[in-house]
Amino acid sequence: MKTRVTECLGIEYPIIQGGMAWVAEHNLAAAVSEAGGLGLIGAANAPAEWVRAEIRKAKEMTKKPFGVNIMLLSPYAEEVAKVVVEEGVKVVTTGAGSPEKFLPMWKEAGIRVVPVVASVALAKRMERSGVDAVVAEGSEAGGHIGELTTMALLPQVADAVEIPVIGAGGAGDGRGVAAMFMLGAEAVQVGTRFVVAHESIVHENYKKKILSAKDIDSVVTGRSTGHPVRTLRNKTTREYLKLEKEGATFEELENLTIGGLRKAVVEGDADRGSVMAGQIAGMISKEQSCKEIIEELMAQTVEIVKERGSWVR
Ligand code: TUI
Repeated sequence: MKTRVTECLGIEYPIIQGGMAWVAEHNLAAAVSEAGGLGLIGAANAPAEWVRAEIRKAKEMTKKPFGVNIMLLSPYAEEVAKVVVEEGVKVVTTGAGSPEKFLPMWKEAGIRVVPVVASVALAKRMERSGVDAVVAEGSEAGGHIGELTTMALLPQVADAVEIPVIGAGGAGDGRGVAAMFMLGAEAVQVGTRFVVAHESIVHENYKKKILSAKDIDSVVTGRSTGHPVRTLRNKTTREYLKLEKEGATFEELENLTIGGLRKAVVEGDADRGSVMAGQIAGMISKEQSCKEIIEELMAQTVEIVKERGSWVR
């Protein structure tokens, strides 16, 4: 499948792995890239030297292009921004803010820059700053989210900019990928499905929590603090939502979730930790290799476009 995104990023399939904090490390990124998608190392809140080491390990595992996702709220964002240049990373995606101040340095280094946006305004601003593409991420996605759903955000962003748009948030199988193509995407970012991949290093309990999730098990905490985060419902989200309703302070709420993602991913505490996952967790029912996931997504996409396309005369 050939789109402006596959051409620009030098990948075989229009599938990009989400830059998920604690989850998107070198094993997952290299496996996705080896399978023909774009793997990403999620820098999240990690120190720059951790990111450098991950980049080097990924390079040993694949000769294909992979990228780094920089979470702009990270205290290390500035240092990580330099590390990607020093290590010759081909693609940078960013999240949770605007990467404008790093753009001259990245473009000078020939890096493809793809910010994640949650609004039309930011997408247009990013296009004016000279980025290569944007990821329009709807609130079906796991982790830190914006206001609009993918269904509403993606076509509005696609109408507003000329650069290619990548859809994110809510693609769990080929139907989701095909739907995003219909809404104007030229590639699709997939997160939750890759969390349960064989190559994903998350704790078995985290995978089990996703594999056993039902449609309504996904909740958003932190709307009152201005940092909405989508996770799977557990003891902590119940307590958090109760406190939030009672008007708890920012500090009280923060104390409840601090270190929560590590607790879930590394220690496997799916009851108390923060099990970030998208709304499509309820339809993920099997653990597969990244290659199987990508090939199945693509086969289903082609199938459904052919089948439903024939309804139109
Ligand atoms: O960044 C994400 N998802 C994430 S980051 C993360 S680590 C974290 N953990 C706890 C609290 C906060 C962060 C977990 N999941 N997705 C990309 C994304 N970016 N979603 C929404 C946005 C976004 C929101 C507002 C991007 C830009 C923006 O505008 C800022 C501006 O300057 O206009």
